[in-house]
Amino acid sequence: MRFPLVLTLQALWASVCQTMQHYPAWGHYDVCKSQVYTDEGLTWDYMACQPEAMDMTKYLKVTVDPPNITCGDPPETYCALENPYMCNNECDAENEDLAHPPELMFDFEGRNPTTFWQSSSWKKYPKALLVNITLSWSKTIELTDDIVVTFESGRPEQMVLEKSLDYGKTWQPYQFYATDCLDAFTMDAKTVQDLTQHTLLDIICTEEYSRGYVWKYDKTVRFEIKDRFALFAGPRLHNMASLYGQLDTTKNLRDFFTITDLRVRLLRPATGATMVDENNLSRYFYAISDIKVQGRCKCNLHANSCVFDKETLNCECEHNTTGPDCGRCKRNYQGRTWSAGSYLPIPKGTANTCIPNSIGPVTRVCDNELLRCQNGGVCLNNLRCQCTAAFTGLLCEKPRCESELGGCGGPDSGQAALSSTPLSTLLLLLLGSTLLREASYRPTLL
Ligand SMILES: *[C@@H]1O[C@H](CO)[C@@H](O)[C@H](O)[C@H]1NC(C)=O
Ligand SMILES: *[C@@H]1O[C@H](CO)[C@@H](O)[C@H](O)[C@H]1NC(C)=O
Ligand SMILES: *[C@@H]1O[C@H](CO)[C@@H](O)[C@H](O)[C@H]1NC(C)=O
Ligand SMILES: *[C@@H]1O[C@H](CO)[C@@H](O)[C@H](O)[C@H]1NC(C)=O
Ligand SMILES: [Ca+2]
Repeated sequence: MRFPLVLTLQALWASVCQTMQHYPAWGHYDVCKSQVYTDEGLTWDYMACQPEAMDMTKYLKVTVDPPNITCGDPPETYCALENPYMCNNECDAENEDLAHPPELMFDFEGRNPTTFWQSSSWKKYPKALLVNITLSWSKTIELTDDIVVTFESGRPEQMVLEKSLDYGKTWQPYQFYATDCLDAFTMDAKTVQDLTQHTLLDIICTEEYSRGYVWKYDKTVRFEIKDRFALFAGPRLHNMASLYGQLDTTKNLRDFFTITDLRVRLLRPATGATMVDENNLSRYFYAISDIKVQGRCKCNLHANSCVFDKETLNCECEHNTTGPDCGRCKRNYQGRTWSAGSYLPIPKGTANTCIPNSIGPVTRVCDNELLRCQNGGVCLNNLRCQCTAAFTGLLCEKPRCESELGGCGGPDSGQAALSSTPLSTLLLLLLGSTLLREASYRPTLL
């Protein structure tokens, strides 16, 4: 049964007409659809929706590099940074009470004493003590609150927070931290207060969270998300409408707060007020008791819940979208190009639902499920494949053999391996859209 276009338009119209009193000025975006009565009877009203923000540390995988930098193998005794005669910090990986594995950065805090991950000490001084702590979600998420790293040791004298948007393939710095930014990174020291609406995306180096060897009272290192939001939403984030408006129209801004992985690169531990004491290197190490990451699954405003199943987060897509981020239209709902929902107009936004494949005969050349464009080609409105420079053909299946490259040598990348063989795709193409439409209904991916 086909979903009539008329009904969809009706629902959209209903959503335009209806005002809902219980929404706050800036919208909740917590409902994807609701049933409404119109002259035509009961219909659906579709809205932009997103999952609630939550504690994202429950869903991550942590990796510490180098792998055996975690203390305790062999057992080690540490001295306090401010007092080399106070050496009562023991680490032994074999003894549960004295072990400091990475998981202790994400356990429930509020107990006394605190639990923490700890590195082995700076035994190889002056060779740098470098540690990477990588947090991976295998899912795009949007940060909604400050990232807070709480150190049990002194805060590092040099560190970089990095992010990845492509599941750890490439990394970009988020913020640099140093006792002396110029010396460490040849960057001027700034604070988040120096940023304006125009420089919000600038990557800064800050000395705010590294200064001072009196570390007992000041243990946190932050990446300030809320201060950055406040540049658009006002000091107490009272004008979220303005922020959402900006996020809607500025992809760079949206991407700035979007990640799949985070990495804390520890480059130099706290060394205190004096020179490094080479005779007692047990005073220098990293220890982290807690890392806070608040955010929500990125579902492109097409889902209001995100489930953790088989170790991964997945959006529960509505609006006939599918994919881990609801980033494409479901099969048979490709009547128009997919687009993300919109926060505008406030408060309910626009759902931009995927609509059923067009009424009437349409020649489908490609789609995102069965008739994939190959070799990196992109499907445009189901009508044609836009091929990369090196390929041609309806589905970009034919190498464009340029003479200067010595003909078709076949330097196939991994991309070609991922796509189906040209022959079978051509066959599918011949059978055409009829086959697609009449194909027995497959359960969707989600
Ligand atoms: C840490 O990660 C960076 C890239 O983000 C890499 O260049 C570096 O070699 C890594 N260091 C360690 C100790 O793994
Ligand atoms: C682990 O530690 C041992 C010595 O304890 C060292 O020889 C080895 O290179 C380390 N391995 C890695 C991967 O860092
Ligand atoms: C560091 O100094 C303290 C006090 O002198 C001593 O007990 C401890 O063994 C020393 N550690 C090292 C590795 O020399
Ligand atoms: C999506 O498709 C189903 C049928 O598979 C239909 O019942 C539903 O109303 C559609 N939703 C939207 C938002 O178009
Ligand atoms: Ca802890």
